[in-house]
Parts: sequence; structure tokens; C-alpha cells
Amino acid sequence: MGVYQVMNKKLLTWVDEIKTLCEPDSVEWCDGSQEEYDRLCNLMVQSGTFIKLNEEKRPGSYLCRSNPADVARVENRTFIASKTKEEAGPTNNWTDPDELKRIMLDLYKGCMKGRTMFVIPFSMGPIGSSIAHIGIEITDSPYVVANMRIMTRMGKKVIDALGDGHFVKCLHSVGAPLKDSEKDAPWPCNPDSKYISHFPEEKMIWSYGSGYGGNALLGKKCFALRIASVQAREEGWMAEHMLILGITNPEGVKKYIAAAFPSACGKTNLAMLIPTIPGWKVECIGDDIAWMKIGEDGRLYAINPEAGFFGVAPGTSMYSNPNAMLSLTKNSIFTNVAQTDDNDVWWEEIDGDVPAHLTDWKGNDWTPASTEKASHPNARFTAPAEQCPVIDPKWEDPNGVPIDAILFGGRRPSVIPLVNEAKSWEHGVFLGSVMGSEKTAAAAGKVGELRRDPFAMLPFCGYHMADYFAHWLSMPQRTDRSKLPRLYYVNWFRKNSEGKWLWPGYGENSRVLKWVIERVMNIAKAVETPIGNLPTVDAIDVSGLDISKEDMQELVYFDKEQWKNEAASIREYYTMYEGKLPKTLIDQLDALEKDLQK
Ligand code: TSX
Ligand code: MN
Repeated sequence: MGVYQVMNKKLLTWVDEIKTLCEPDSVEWCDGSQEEYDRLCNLMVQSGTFIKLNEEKRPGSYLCRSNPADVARVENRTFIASKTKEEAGPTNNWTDPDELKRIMLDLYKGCMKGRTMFVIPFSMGPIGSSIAHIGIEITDSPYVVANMRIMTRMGKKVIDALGDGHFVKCLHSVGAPLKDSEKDAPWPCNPDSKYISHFPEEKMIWSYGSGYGGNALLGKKCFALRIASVQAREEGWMAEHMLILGITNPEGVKKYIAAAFPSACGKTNLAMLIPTIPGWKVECIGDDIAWMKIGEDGRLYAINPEAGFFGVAPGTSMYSNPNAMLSLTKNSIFTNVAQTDDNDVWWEEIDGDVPAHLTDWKGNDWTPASTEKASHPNARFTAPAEQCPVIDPKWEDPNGVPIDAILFGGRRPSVIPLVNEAKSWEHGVFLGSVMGSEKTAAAAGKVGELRRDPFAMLPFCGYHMADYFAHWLSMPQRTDRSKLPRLYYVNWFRKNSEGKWLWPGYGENSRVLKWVIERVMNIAKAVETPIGNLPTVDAIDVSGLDISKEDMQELVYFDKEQWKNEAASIREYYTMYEGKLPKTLIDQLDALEKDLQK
């Protein structure tokens, strides 16, 4: 338990205020120590929230099963409570901030009865970095404390760095007060009432009712994306839903790339990919979020505001992502995965044979004959970034790393080539604004339906998406445009007419990264087309790869007629932004349509 001095008056007042409102049994200031972490994990083992995994197989690690009604981010309960609906824009749920506060203050009243209220000081980004920011999360969930210790820099050192300075107020409650002597649930939450609320003007987050992931670990999506995107716009920097990787060629030249993908495109896999081309190396700075600021030399510098990976477990294997598998061999938390009979973890598509018996994510017996999945499709691992075998030596550099290229991508079985270089910054912003994926699973919407997810920020932009486009477009006014990264659109998911993947993906994507950085170095070939600069058919290094010339031709091909349809679809999509869409983007679309007529 933290026994340390807190001098920040605003912080002390706020903690007092929340204590009076939520009426916890006790208050603990988290110091971030290993002892504190171990103590809380042991308490959760005793209470039935955590299962200690096999110490031989998975040292220092725990399994946790959530309430089946609390398994993912709840987008329809996520609110941007700006002063006006106009500021939140058409892509966000807006609610009047005063109204929302009235409702939530009522919910928060006495909501921590029978529980401990934890105060978590955390830094998003290396402590002391000029790109980093501090938050304080108040929560009644020890699960949140344990996860925040892996996902952020947390504890006393943050209080020391904060001094009298500014912090983002993050309030979280599982919304399940305990009556006298009532036994707690393993995963307390409020199945009836959930609110994930953002107050952009006040830079404040109020979350109620859920203990899961981005609903509860408020540093991640709520702060580092939704609130930070607002701060970034006000202050002239960028808060983006991007991985950051370093790539080194056989001559030892190193470049840094950031990349935005919607969900289910393998962002974490790309962030720590093992190149198949000899002599090339990829190192990981981060797998989810990039904060980027223009440095003194005019270049764009990026930090990973996080300190861990909160990754989707199902699908992760030594084939899809060996470095992720090696990151989670110890000191990790697993939520909603299956449990093996020797007390290790299991999930769909993990390496090896399917065990004859498992305990599934709901705690029930499972055999290969079961009709349900053993792990939940959104089951997660929480693993320290420093455990990644290819973590970049500069991943904690307070100055960040200079970004040479930014990739946008999505799952597009047709139309979109393997890689396409934007003609200019403005053209790249156009490409980012129209990116998206065709649906693969029928969670919501039809399979095959194209869902645009601009910059992969659709659920994460804290203000009007058209204003966000305008902010991107303003970057060349903030520096010499030649110093900005080059922008690319990639697509690992193109299929042939028989529905077979044209590109092998995974480690072979290093061949595309090679073309990208050789374009940056002005040594790779491209042809100018109406949609952007495409690799010539021989420009992508396919040495040692079993791929036909015809498939390669199809991968870098663009079809005029298909693109006329794509342009029409973009025009239709743009109507949702009505009068707010920057004219520059309409000009880009007009120019594309005109070029396609030639
Ligand atoms: O993560 C993926 N990446 C990026 C890797 C760095 N996935 C998995 C997506 C779900 C999270 C991919 N799936 C990728 C990819 O590049 N490509 C594909 C499609 C694909 C799947 C299997 C094969 C090929 C392509 N297998 C064979 O060709 C044998
Ligand atoms: Mn993400």
C-alpha cells in the first residue's frame, strides 16, 4: 500500500470528493511496487477472481473469467459528452454533459460500499517524456489495478513526476456495491447499467458498470485515444490508433513505420513480425497506440503511450505471432481463455493438438466434441512489453522515434492493391479517411459488407471525424512537408476469382515493408496511376517466395471500372459528414474521378 506524500492539491481534493460520493470501505494509493501487485493478485486468488496458473509452465501468471455479460467494449454505451452534439459529430454517441453527469452521479452514489477504492497514478508514455501525459484512475477493481500495472507506468514514481501539474481524471466503478457480509462475485459488474463517458472539455473520463478491457483500463482507449485525440488537436500533435515498428535492412539502415488497421487485421502480428527476407529485422515499439509530435528538427516523432500488450488471444500462435507467444510466457494475466488440466492456458488456433479436456472460459467442462468455443473470441492476454523478444531498444526513449512512413490498411478481398503510395500528404489523408474492412464475422452487419473505419479511429475519435480529417490536413502547416512521413495504403487480404488469398501475409509482409522503406530512400520503382503510386510488377522482392507472376500482377493491379464504383461508394460515404468535410478531401475525390475518366 502506498505510503507516500501527495502534494497535488487538485488531486487530494478530487480523491476526497470521490471518496465521499462513492463511500468505499477504504482507500488505497497504489505505489506500483511488485509487493503491492503480488498482494493484490493473492487477494484475488483468495476471493476467486484469479486462478494462479502452473508456476512451472506460466510463472507469475493468472487466469481470470469475466461475467459472461461483460466480455468486450460496449460501443453503444460509450459517450462523447461535448457541450454540443455538433462537436461529437455523426460517428459518436453524444449526450448532454450535464444530463449525463446527473445520471452518473446518482449511480456513483455509494457504489463502492463494501469495496476498496484504489487510486492509480499512471503515465501514458515514458515518465518525463514531453510527449507523455499523466492520468489518475480511481477504481474499485483490483483487476484493473493489476492490469494497469502491466499496461502503464504506474505508482509512486508518477506522483513524483506529477508534482503540482495537470492530470486526466479517470473514474471507474464496477457498479456493484456490497451489502453487509454479502459475498462478492468473482467478476463484479453491473449487467443492467453501463456507461463509458468522456468529457472532452474537462479532459475527464467516467466509467461505470463494466470491468472489461477498454471499458475499465481507462488509460488505453478512453484516455490515450478519445481524450488524447482532443488534446492533440488543441495542441497540434497526433493521437493515433497505430502500431509502431522499427525496420533495419541488411546494410544496417533503420527506419520507423507507424500503421493503422481496423480490428481483425493482425495489427499485433505486424508490430512484431519476423521478416522472411534474409538480413532484415523488425523491432516493436508498440502494437496499438502512437502519440506523435513534431520534433525540433521538424520530423514527426512517435512514442508508445502504453507499457504492455492487451492482445486478443484466440488466433495467436507460434505461426501467426511467435514474438507475442514469447512475450506471454510469464508475468501475464489471461482473461476469458480456456484452462488446461495441468493449469495452463489454451485458446483456439494456439499451437499443438487440441486437448481432450479443458475448462472453458465460463468455467465449464469442454471437450473437442463441444459445440461452443473453449475461449471467448475476445479473450485477452495482458503482457509486459519489455518481455517481447524484439522490443525496440528505443521503445522507452522519451524523445520517441522519427516516423518515415505511415501505413493504412484493411481487409479488402478485391479492388485494393497490395500496396499503394499516396501522391501527397493530402492524398494520403484521403486514403486514410476512406479506409475500412469487409466484415468477416457476422457480429453486426452482413458478411462481405464494406465498413469504412477512417484511420481505424471510428470508435476512438473524441470529436467530429471531419474535424479530425482537417487536423490531419493541417500537419503540413506545422512543419516542412518534406519532413512528414510518406503515407501508404496496404492490403494483405486480396483474393483471386476463386476466393483464395493472393498474398501469404505474416512474415512475408516484410517484402512490402521493404518496398515502402526503399521508396522512402528513393530507390524502389513505382508507376503513377490515378489511385496512387503502385509497385511495378518486379518492384516487390519475391526471391525465395513461391508466388506466380500472374498472382503478383493481380496483387499490384488496379481496375478502372472497379475504382469508378469505389469512388462512387466514397462519395456516398462522404455525405454523412455533410457541410463539415474539408474541401481538400472533396478535391481529392473529384481529381480521382476525373483521372479515372481518362
Ligand atoms: O495477421 C495477419 N496478417 C498480418 C501479419 C503480420 N493475418 C491474420 C488476420 C487475423 C488477425 C493474416 N491473414 C494475414 C496477415 O498478413 N494474411 C492473412 C490471410 C491469409 C491467411 C492464411 C494464409 C495466407 C493468407 N495461409 C496460407 O497461404 C498457407
Ligand atoms: Mn486497438
